[in-house]
Amino acid sequence: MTALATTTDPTDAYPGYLTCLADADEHGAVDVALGLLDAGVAPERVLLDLVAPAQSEVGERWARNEWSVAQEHAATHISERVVAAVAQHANTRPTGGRVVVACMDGEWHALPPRLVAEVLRLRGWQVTFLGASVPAAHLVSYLHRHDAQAVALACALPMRLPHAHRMIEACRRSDVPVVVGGRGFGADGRWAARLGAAWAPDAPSASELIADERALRRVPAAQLSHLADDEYASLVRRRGELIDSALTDLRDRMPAALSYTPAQLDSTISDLGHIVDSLAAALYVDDASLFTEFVQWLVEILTSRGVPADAVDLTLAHYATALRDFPRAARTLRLSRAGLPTAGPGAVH
Ligand code: B12
Repeated sequence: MTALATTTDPTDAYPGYLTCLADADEHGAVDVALGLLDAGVAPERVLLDLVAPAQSEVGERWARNEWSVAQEHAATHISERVVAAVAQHANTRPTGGRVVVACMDGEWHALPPRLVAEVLRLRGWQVTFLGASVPAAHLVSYLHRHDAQAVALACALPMRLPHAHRMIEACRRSDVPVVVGGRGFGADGRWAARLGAAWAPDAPSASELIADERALRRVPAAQLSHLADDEYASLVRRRGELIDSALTDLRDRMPAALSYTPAQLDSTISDLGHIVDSLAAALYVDDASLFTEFVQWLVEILTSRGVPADAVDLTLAHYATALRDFPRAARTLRLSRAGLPTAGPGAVH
């Protein structure tokens, strides 16, 4: 068990809280959070300055292969318990309109919007939290039946942006103003602007934006005229074929891949799919940096797990050949390969 926090600064309580997550000490973590509340710290600060950065650190440890998926799941579960305990302790009664908070279809990162939902609640909004992966049609029919002042949509993965756009458009058609957020829209929200959606970097800004309905509705239209070249749609149509051929190519050129365990094979197929999906998302928003950043991230993840960057380059080279008649995709793949640690003459086998 961890001693109760006596500090009034969440930053001071942070190391102890992180130790609780590392030790899967659920009660200790709740005690740290409630200790801060008892010491007079605002619940919003506990959520945003303790729980949120700790979750980001959980992600970094998983990415560096220091923590297993099981440790990440255990820590995330504890964070969810802490959020619930803080919300119950605060027990705010709503004074404002209804805000529906949901994850985009296919998006399982429910904790970030849960934090947003609780902060909105603390600020007086009547919040309905729909959680992870809400299908667009179900969200729209929900909005029709409940009189929502706004809907807040979360996306943590840039590769889900084309789906996010369809969801944003579906909400718009029901005339409910939309605010989006989450790391999927880019650190500065630039891909939200490309999709014509109002973006908030964090929960307090989302609350302010929702209070100003005119600002929420006054968003420049989506800039997607580049989609007329059909590259995005063609890539989506060819997704299965590209993954299959990339796997065959990988097995031909990297003999180690022939003796992969079923679990390794599964995660390789999943990575090959993520590469295609991220490339498709980059074409959708017409920004190569979405894909180059993804490739850098993937190389870090794989190298920390003993897979060489060359394996990623093999696949990028394969996709580059398969998509040579697609100018935007070819350029994006070229840029991403140039940024690889193995880039340079002789780097591509
Ligand atoms: C927990 C977790 C999971 C859990 C989610 C459980 C849950 N209940 O949420 C599970 C296990 C499901 C998961 C799955 C995956 N995950 Co994950 N996950 C995380 C982790 C560790 C924590 C997420 C979190 O709570 N962050 C803390 C919040 C508070 O931070 P935040 O997202 O920046 O949110 C703030 C703002 O962005 C903003 N905000 C966020 N959402 C919204 C919404 C609105 C409307 C507004 C206004 C603002 C807003 O406010 C927040 C508070 O300030 C992150 C690491 C990280 N750094 O976030 C990875 C992370 C997001 N996951 C990642 C990945 C890759 C995946 C998987 C693809 C892994 C896999 N191979 O299967 C899958 C994808 C599943 C899917 N389709 O959605 C990567 C994404 C990398 C990338 N560049 O795309 C990350 C960054 C991990 C990493 N370091 O590499 N994950």
